[in-house]
Amino acid sequence: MIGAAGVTPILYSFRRCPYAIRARMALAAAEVRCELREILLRDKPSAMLEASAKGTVPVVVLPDRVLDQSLDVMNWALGERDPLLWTEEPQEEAAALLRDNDGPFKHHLDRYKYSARDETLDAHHERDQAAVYIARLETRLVEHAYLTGDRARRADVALFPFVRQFAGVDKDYWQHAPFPNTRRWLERWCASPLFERCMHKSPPWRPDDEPVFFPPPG
Ligand SMILES: N[C@@H](CCC(=O)N[C@@H](CS)C(=O)NCC(=O)O)C(=O)O
Repeated sequence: MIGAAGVTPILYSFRRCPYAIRARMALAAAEVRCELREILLRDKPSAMLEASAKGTVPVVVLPDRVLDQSLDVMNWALGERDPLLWTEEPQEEAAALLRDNDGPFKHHLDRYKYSARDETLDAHHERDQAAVYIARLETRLVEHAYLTGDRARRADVALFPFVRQFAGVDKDYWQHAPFPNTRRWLERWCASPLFERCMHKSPPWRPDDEPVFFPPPG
């Protein structure tokens, strides 16, 4: 088993980051044991920057390579073990959803979030632009309980942390937005035991600390 014999992968993570959440969800589903190093984005450990100079989380350091894209971490973890069969999904549909999530949706989501402290940004405009993507998810979720069918797959896991972030910007708007199925879908994910495990709190890592492991016991 990965992580069992002195080759425990190291996971640099930030609890609230949606990219890191999707990676942790896959690592937890696969029960891939990592040494968790929680970071502060404003004070990144030099060991992390030595592994991956671009300075984003998540980063997984393996004995022979470094994974510093969240989707690569998901794919690697689920390649080790995929007990929930998340990777059995319509590949092109899933890829299109992911591309538009990580591209235009995330772009407008960030601007929506930051509009509170940047008056050059128009919160309603950015929210409505981001909501174009949510409306696409809603159309799918009217048909099925999950984005690509009747059970959860990788696309659901990779996307819900971003929808969660969107929902959190203005909770009142979200509760009344015309996306009841997306709301239910998000609530199901946020209430799941796997998500709870992934959101376990850890203090920021310091080099002298005793190792902390992820996933925590479930
Ligand atoms: N394409 C990367 C994006 C990861 C990313 O942007 N993570 C954010 C946190 S949510 C980050 O680390 N930002 C660096 C910073 O804010 O300094 C991935 O999929 O892993």
